[in-house]
Amino acid sequence: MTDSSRPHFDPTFAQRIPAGRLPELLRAMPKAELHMHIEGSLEPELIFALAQRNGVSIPYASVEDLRKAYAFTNLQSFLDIYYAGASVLLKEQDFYDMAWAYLERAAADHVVHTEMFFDPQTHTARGVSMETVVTGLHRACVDALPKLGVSASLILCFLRHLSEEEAFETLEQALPYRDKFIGVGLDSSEVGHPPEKFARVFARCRELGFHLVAHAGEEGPPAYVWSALDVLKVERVDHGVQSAKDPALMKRLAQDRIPLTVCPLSNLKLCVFPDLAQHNLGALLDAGLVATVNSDDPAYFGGYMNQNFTQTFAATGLGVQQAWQLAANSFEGSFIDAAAKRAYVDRLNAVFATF
Ligand code: ES4
Ligand code: ZN
Repeated sequence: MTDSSRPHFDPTFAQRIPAGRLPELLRAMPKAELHMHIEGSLEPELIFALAQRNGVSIPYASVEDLRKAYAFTNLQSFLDIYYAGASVLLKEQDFYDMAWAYLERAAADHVVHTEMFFDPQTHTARGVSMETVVTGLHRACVDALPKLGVSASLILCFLRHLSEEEAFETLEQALPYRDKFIGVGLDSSEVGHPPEKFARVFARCRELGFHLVAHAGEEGPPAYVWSALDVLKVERVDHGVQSAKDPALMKRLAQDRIPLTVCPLSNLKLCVFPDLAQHNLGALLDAGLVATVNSDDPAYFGGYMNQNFTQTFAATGLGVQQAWQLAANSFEGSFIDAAAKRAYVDRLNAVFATF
């Protein structure tokens, strides 16, 4: 799309809408979520309910006891607890129930489209079949449009702390269900596991026609964002906030309109930024990047989409124009067709025009 045909912010919106109504506007505007790990939406209450239903024991005495363990110092300290929480998922209905709980929360936040990550290796390693995982999650996605008005799709993530050979095995297991997910991603422990470790499996996924994304530049260096782009050939970068350290990379991301799926509350809880006021979301937008706001692991990081928006705007002083731009970016950065993107931006403009 050329610069002039791309949707632009109407400055009369900012003249008419007072700053005091910004939180209400952020909550009401239609938006897409492009970076959310479905296993990271498991609330402690649901972890306990599923543990009981499945006869799985977990090393926490109560919901409160588990929540108290959510004090993270970096990505790895979170991942250890996140993988333990996922151990209660055994049956197809468990995966459905987890996804449904998230989709209801998303609908309440006016998320109209979501592309949900799932980590099959976390489950297949425990003897849960790929079929159980994918069919449970996919059934919830199918129900979401007629029952909640949310369009939902799935992105399969490879765990980067495991080998590329294991990623290939996972892809092989998933191919019978290839119509049930739209793309592949790369997540888990970033530092020490650069994108190029997965060059061959991503090349294969590209041949198969999957959309490609990868976590890069969350804790890792700008070099990992470069290799996600140039070696893996990803269409979107998950997090990517460390890109701001490399001006040439910022230029590349802006020129190629590579979306960054930024997760402010995640960055706060994992100590990527010392506080939200120092988050670089505003700087990324000012540099012309297609930055978006997302919840990452909402049950663990203290908020779903609207809390990510309202807390970040309150701390950084972003305004009506940035609210519109972030919602428009979320549609531009999504893997839906051009007509659907236009229809969502029309809905966005209608909300701003009548707010
Ligand atoms: C994740 Cl915040 C984050 N980073 C990398 N991998 C992940 N898996 C779930 N959440
Ligand atoms: Zn993530």
